[in-house]
Amino acid sequence: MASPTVKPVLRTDYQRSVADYWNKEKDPVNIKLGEVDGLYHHHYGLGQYDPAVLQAPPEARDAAIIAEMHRLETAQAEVLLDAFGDVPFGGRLMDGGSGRGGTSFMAHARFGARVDGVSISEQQVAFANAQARERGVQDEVRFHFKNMLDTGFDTGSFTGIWTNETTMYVDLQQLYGEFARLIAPGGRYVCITGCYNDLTGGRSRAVSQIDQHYICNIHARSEYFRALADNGFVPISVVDLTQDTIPYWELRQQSSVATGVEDPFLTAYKEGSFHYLLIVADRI
Ligand code: GPP
Ligand code: MG
Repeated sequence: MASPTVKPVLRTDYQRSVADYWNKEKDPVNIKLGEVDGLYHHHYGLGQYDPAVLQAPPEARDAAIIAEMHRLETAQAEVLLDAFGDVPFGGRLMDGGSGRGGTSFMAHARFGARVDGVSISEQQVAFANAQARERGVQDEVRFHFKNMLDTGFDTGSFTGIWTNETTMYVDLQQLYGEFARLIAPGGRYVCITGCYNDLTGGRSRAVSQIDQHYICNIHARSEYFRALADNGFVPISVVDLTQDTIPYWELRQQSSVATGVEDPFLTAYKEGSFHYLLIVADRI
């Protein structure tokens, strides 16, 4: 019998360029925030910031702003995980585009579930696995150099999957086809994403600037619901988080770790051409 064809993890020039970006990425906006408590995130924040951090004395101000941004990013991951409700004991979760592992460690701490994170960046996988060893959870939280469009994990082997700001790097039909295969019937998919508003036309200039900054391809809002329905996922909750993420960007804009992408985000959110959405959908 012919041995199964193992597809390479990186299959296109585009995927190689994305992997290259994340393999090299050591931006203070992510590293300094992670150093606050050892949870390294690659997503944005939710909720109001404490305005007192902006009035802190000069020698303490920078650290106070960074700690506050980190608190809002951790709050974002809590909102994502809340959407799973109670994952049954022994459940297994997958983090699609797991970055340096922040949301995966929070999921394991909260649910006691086994978590498998996948990333096309070998550096991120190595970083996150080192974190897992440091935390003593390496048997339960594992990170894999895999492509989330084609993971090779067993069919029906997950209770749930989330993507935390990663879907703008992939084709949604392919992604949800693979997730439909991986999630057992009755399992849940949770997504936080930025998507452009196709009620107001195509990509605005600000949305294109965000795409350019991260080498991503932000999808239209409608594409999510079409691709989910086409692949057997039924939304149970959709929450527009746009207003709740604006304070994070306003704080970030005034921080020492601003990267230049703050203006396009604030413009896109405020003009209404872009939304920050939580989508929760069950696998039928
Ligand atoms: C990165 O988080 C998130 C993305 C690249 C996805 C783009 C998200 C959208 C909602 C469009 P990060 O924490 O690595 O980014 P940064 O370095 O800017 O903090
Ligand atoms: Mg960040």
